[in-house]
Amino acid sequence: MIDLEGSAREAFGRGLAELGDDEVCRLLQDLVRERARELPVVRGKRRLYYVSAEFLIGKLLTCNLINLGIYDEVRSQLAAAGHDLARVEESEVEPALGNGGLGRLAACFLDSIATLGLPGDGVGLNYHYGLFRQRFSYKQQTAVPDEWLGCQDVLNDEGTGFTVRFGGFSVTSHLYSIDVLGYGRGAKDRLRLFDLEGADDSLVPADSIDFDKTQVSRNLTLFLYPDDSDEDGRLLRVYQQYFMVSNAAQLIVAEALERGSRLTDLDEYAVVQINDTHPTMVIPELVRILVDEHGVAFDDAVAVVRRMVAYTNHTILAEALEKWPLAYLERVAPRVAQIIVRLDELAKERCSDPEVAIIVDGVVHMARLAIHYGFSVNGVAELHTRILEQTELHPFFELYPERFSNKTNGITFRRWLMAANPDLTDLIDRTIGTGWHRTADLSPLAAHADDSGVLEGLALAKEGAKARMRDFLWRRQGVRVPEDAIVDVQVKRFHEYKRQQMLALYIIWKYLDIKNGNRPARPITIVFGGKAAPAYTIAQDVIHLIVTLGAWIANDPAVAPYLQVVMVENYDVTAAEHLIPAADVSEQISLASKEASGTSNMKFMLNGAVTLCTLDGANVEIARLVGPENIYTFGASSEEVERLYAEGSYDAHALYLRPATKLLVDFITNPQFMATGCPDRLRRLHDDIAWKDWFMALLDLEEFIRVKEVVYADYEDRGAWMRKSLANVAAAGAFSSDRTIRQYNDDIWHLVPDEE
Ligand code: H2P
Repeated sequence: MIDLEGSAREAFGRGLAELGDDEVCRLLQDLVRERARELPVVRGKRRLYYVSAEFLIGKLLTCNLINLGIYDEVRSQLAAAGHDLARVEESEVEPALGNGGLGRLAACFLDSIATLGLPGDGVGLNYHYGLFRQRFSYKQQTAVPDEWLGCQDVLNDEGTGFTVRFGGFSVTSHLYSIDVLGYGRGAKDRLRLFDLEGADDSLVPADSIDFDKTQVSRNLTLFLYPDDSDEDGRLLRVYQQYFMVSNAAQLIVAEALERGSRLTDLDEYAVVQINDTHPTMVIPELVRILVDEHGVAFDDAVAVVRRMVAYTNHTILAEALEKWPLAYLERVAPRVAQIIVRLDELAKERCSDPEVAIIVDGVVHMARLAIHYGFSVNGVAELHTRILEQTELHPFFELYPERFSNKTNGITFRRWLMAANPDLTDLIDRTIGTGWHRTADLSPLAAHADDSGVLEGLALAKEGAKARMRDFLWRRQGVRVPEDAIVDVQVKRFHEYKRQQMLALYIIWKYLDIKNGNRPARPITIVFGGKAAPAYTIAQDVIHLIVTLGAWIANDPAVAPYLQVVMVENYDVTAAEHLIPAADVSEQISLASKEASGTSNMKFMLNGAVTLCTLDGANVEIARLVGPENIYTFGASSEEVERLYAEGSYDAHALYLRPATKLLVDFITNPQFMATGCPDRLRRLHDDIAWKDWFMALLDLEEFIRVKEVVYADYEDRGAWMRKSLANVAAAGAFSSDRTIRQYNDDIWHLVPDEE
């Protein structure tokens, strides 16, 4: 029984109705914390340690209330006192512990691991200022520190830490944790975050993310992915990674010993999932601890570590498949470097093919280390795994075919439907009951394709979500979206392969088309959100183009009523929760073969948006599940793209010279337009597209424009569109992260929880 009125009087000496939203928020956070504290940690002999540089967990209040099973009760008590839970949650600050899909996936996974009652924790770092907070100034991205830590108190102090020895000095860590509550479980897991004892916030200026990167013993946990465009930055990343994995490894060994491990059987007590290459050094670090600190023979140590480590590859982009000069590792962690050298020799004894060598010309290939010395490698969507097996990691696939498997990503429905879209949740509950809350099986909805009541309900739920999005955009950045607009959304990190620039070129086309008198049937609102890495100039140029286009169009009275471009500032989980439920069209337009999976594609689908996509990543699986009449696909196939790269035959300039394309690209450097933005940025972007276009936006542009026009025209047949929308929701069950985690557990982790 919850008595919010009583708690309000006790805590604040006032009734619930008299409290401000921030006070109600604190009250609810205390309630959740108290309940969470009472829950035991899930137990099991073998524990999972999901080690990741990122955990993009988002606000926690609503999801925790759902998972504790008290959401409805709290919502109605609040409503009776005149409070709206969504507004209350606004006072909560979002932890800045991640960046993009990689980190959000880790957060969805933690929710599912806890929900399935599996003994497993996330392990990462407690960044004081996250990646950065994005602001726009002069229509350009500026990066300021994201000060989330001082704002609230979500961290439990575990009261412990370890010593981490670097070459020449050592530091001490401090362990914090955030409780992860499974849906309707009597036990919890944790996200465990290591912080640097003595981290010095005074190194960080108020309005910039430039800090002294050489002060390693004071700066290690200040930022996620510090700028690595210079050597100090690259070294800092290696220091940071070693700090993360040394702590993780020490924690793993200490906890296994506590539970009775004899170390040579460590794999019976722990399994480590390496999330992308950042935590790869956990392998030599575990070997080091076993050998140097516990006297285990080297070969035995290597054997046991190999049985306990699994690696997930999240991308084939070279920039994310880390390679570090051995000299860096020798400086940061000399003993670990020595162990890597030995591991490399052993691997070379087994296979002399230089393609699988860990160290090549003094450079350490982290993914190769993870594959040789782990027992499992997985990709994150069917196409991606096939590309790994057949192309990117082919020599490894030949060597260890049994290690490879696919685990198509997933998303937690608790956050991405039940918390983010209450109207749609209610409609689904009314239509097919609540069994899907546990099973994620939404397929019974398909039987309602001709049920006008359900289709109308779906349209109403979309209206409700759009109203919440309009309110959000108005309050966050003073933008007004027309009520009857079709909402078309591309939200994700800014990267050339994700091709936000291609959508920008479409916007130019549409702008000119409207100028020519072709008015769309209703206003079109195209929403972007995402950050560009501070050292990634072209991605920032694309942001600049989009913001400049948005302002240009808004200032043109002949076009503004029909076309609007919104660039959401500081896109984060909270923004995603407002935008995704409201979207009609989901833009998933990466260059085929480059987006490993994508997960926003799944979130949009679950919320009834119709996908406009290339056949890339998990889009391929979405297309198969919904059927061709419920999705729009276009663009070159991944085979075609791979062929173009292999032959080196892509000729951007020839495509640019086609008059229809040239018109659009040259708009970027139209003098009047350029004068409203930063000419240097616009010219650089123009030239990049016209001469290089490394991710082939021009290759697919014409077809993209054609298909987009079909999408907007089809939207006007409201009945047919709502049927497409329903078909998407009904088929989304396959993308529940509960399914993904079951597969990881059945095939890789083999965790068995103790009987409760
Ligand atoms: C990455 C991939 C996505 C994938 C995600 C999770 C690295 O995320 O690019 O295709 O879905 O991992 O596996 P992102 O680009 O969003 O940071």
